[in-house]
Amino acid sequence: CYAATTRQERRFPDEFLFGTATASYQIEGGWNADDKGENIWDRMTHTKPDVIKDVSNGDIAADSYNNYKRDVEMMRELGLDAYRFSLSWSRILPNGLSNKVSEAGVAFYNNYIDEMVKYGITPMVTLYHWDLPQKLQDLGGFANPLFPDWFEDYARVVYEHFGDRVKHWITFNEPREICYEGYDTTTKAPLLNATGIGAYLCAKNLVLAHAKAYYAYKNDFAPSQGGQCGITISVNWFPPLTDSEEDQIAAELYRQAEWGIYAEPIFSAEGGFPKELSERVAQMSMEQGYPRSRMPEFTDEEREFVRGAADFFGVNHYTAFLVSAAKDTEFIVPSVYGDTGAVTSVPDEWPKSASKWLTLAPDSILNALTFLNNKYNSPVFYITENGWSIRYEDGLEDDDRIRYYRAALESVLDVLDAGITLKGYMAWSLMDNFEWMEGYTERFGLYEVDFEDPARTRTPRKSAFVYKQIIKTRVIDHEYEPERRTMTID
Ligand code: GBH
Repeated sequence: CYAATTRQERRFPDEFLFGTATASYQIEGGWNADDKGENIWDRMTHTKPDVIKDVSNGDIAADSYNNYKRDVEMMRELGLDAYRFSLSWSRILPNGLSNKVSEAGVAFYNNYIDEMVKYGITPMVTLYHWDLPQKLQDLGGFANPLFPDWFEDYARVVYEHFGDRVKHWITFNEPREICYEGYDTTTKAPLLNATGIGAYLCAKNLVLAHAKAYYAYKNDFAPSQGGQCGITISVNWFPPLTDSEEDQIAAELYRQAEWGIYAEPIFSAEGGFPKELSERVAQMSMEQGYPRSRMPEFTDEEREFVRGAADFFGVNHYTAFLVSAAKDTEFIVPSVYGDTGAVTSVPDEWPKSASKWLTLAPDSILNALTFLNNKYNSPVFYITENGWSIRYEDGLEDDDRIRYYRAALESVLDVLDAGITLKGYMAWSLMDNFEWMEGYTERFGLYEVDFEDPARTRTPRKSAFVYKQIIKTRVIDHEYEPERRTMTID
């Protein structure tokens, strides 16, 4: 059947890192194990359970706190080169501050990391994937000007304990989801809803915190530990709906609001917030009667400090949206997307997942990475998430997901062919997990997890066998049909 394949075989380089990704709150459970402190997801799901679609929470989740050996066994079954996971800040520092380090928390991650390293799997560690210690939130969280110091202190504890084995560090997962969804709206904890204000305030403190953690690593740990430190930003592809000038301007402003306010300060030559958007926010703020722009400024010193503070650009990429100029430009209530004057749409013909925001958009990885590569002078990239959701009822035959991964990985090969420095690809996700506001209703796992079963049994879906085959052979065989569905460790 190989002979039937007429397309030229394109290979992934041997050193290209194939992995999967997860996040602490989504998989670990053990929400109050040992001396773990409360975080903002514990607080929100316990006090406002109705905000989660199925009124569930991550108290137990996939129970990786107790199943970590099985997790690593799955990584071995898939033949992963790397595994991206995140650390729960309040598991390591129960009060958020670094005067008290939890021995149990450190031991858990030591065990997890040791188990991976034992089998030659490269750990890629995210310091923050949305689970802020509640005590820090009580002080304003990302809005507190001391936030960058708290984050640096936490980062130093983490580098000290795990940096002997971890050589890939990601400070933050998805600043937009932290700042826009958490602070500007009510689509993530802590549901702050400070519309048109919260995201910009958070963005500035977040990039400062990132830079502090980056320089702490670079100056005090990298010389002896020899690793890399970057940040992961969600970058979907946002082309203009038409090539009219207004749609093109709208698309550019939209990209600046989506990811530019987080990427530009770190990766652009000039530093600071994106120019066109900041001018527009300043102008609109004035019209709306504010004494100053809702978007804070960087001092020259801050701008210089943040600019260039990354060894790599982690990209979480899932989909694309077409952008057009909004007809009605009167935005009475200030908001980030009101500031852009743009709206998005998705063509009917793009296949739909179980998540309302996620469709299969053609060539979106190539388009997004080409754009970033040109804009930011060819940084090193990792795709730190990419994946597709189904429903639990869809079971193990996830052919839609297989189609998605094959298309995505063809696009990855296009990126490599274009000479862009992309060093790895992490599929979201190793297993089903707590999908934030959607609870357990949307399933992203290569392995299904039975959340009714106290043992949280994990079972490989069809896509797991296909991904395994791609990793092993380093080629995408579109004809490959896994027949005998028994997982083994090869
Ligand atoms: C990633 O975010 C996250 O890093 C990961 O934790 C998550 O499990 C994974 O994706 C799958 O969702 O419902 O219209 O309000 C991807 C970016 C941003 C996509 C928030 C969903 C909600 C849109 N996500 N968005 S909506």
